[in-house]
Amino acid sequence: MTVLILVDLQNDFMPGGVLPVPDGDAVVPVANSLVKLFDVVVATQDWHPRKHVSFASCHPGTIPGSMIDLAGFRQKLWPDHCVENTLGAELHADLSQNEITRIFRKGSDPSVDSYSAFFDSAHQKSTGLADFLHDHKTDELYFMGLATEYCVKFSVLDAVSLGFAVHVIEDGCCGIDSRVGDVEDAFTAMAAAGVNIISSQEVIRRFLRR
Ligand code: VGL
Ligand code: ZN
Repeated sequence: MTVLILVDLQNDFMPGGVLPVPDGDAVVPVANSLVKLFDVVVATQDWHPRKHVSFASCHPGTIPGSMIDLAGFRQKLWPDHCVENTLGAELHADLSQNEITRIFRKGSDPSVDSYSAFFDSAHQKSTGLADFLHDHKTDELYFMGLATEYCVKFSVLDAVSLGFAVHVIEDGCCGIDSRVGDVEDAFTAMAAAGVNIISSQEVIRRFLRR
């Protein structure tokens, strides 16, 4: 099966949201142009409780962007975002949701963050996505979404470690790029791990030829 994973296409990561990815909404039409081509489409949602360890508001004296030490892990702090059951956590209203087979949520544990769609940042708990992909006999896995250097990159690298053949749709991803070069570095790291970087146009060409 060919599987498309749409990473965190949520209002809070869109322009006007609380943790905006500049031009993040530009990838929504890209997602809509692809969803019908895949056997299975998975969407992920960053889904935090009201008080979450990644929120600067939960660590007095810090501001978003600060780094803290959490039981040996470096944790970047963010503004309160993607709080469960809020408008900010919902998928973008223009996203075609009829083709979405299943939604996986991550970051629900108040005490640990989860950039990856597969495992929490401590690599202790699985979201169930890997089992789902194995159950659906996934042979080709395509990723796109937000943000390139956080949730997309960590999900993609875990997918490679799990043994999947992984493609990343370059124009379907958008990053925060708070330090210029972060997005480029993320693509370099993914390519170095063996990921195929591909354009949405090329995906469409390939799938129409099949
Ligand atoms: C993300 C920062 C914090 C993401 C999630 O989806 O890339 N980034 N939580
Ligand atoms: Zn988050």
